[in-house]
Amino acid sequence: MNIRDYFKEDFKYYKKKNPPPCFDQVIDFDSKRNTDVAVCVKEQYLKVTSNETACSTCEKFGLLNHLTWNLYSLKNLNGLIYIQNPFTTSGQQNWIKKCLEQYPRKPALTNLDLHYPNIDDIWSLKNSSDPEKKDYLQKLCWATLGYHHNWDTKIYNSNCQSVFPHCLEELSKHIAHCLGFVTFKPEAAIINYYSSKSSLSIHSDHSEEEINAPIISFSFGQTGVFLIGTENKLDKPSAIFLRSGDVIIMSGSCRLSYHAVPCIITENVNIRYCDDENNDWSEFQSYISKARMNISVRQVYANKS
Ligand SMILES: O=C(O)CCC(=O)C(=O)O
Ligand SMILES: [Mn+2]
Repeated sequence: MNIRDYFKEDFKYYKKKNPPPCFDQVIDFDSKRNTDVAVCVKEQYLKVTSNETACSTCEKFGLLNHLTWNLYSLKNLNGLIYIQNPFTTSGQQNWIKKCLEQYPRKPALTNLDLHYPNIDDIWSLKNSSDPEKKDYLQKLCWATLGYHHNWDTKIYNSNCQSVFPHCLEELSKHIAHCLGFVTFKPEAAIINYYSSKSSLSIHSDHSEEEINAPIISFSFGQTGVFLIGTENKLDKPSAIFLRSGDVIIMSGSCRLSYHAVPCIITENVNIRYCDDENNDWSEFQSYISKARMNISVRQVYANKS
């Protein structure tokens, strides 16, 4: 008897360009399509509920007050928490800028290091008159921060580490704290840069020693179709649109679930406010009009008691 690989079937379906897939079954929290499989979990998770009208930490890191966040879980998947874009417009702009200007720079590691060990400021090279340098930004696929994930061995090495960006640490800790993950310690991040043709294959994240700590995952730019199943690689996944600013948390029994991004869909993502208080924004806008970025923040090692 052949055992059906439902996950692979769905992955292939959404990845295929010709004919293009139909997205009618994808859970879409913006249009509320297919959200009958989800439940609002604001009461369950939002632990910081004091009646303050302002939260200075949210403000500092470009988030709307946590009391206003829309939090959902899927009925069939314990531990997956979806936060519908909790960022302010300018907050989102700042995080997008960091992903492009700052985070791919040394001491981060990137996929470009192997072939071009001497380049650093990839973002500033985008307007270079040298056509090869101009291309670097298009070739950027990933950057790792903090403890560097080793893509070959899938093992973190405590000696292979760079400073974890303080702002990203504070942002992630604050979100974790608001949801009751008070001991979460951001130690490693992978930033994936997706073009409209990219995908991320089916995998589970199990390299971290502390698998009881959640993964916090931020999406910026174009929309990704996110497939999330169970710990059984063959199980049928749920498909969710992840749009710019959306945050998901993989915790509890979903921490080791298989997941994938089979395709990116180009929507009209226009993150602009007060045209154009922010003078240099148009070049970032132009990048995200064709690309998606995802930062997944992880705790690698157990907290010392
Ligand atoms: O891009 C995403 O939404 C998922 C990224 C991911 O799963 C990973 O980096 O391990
Ligand atoms: Mn992953």
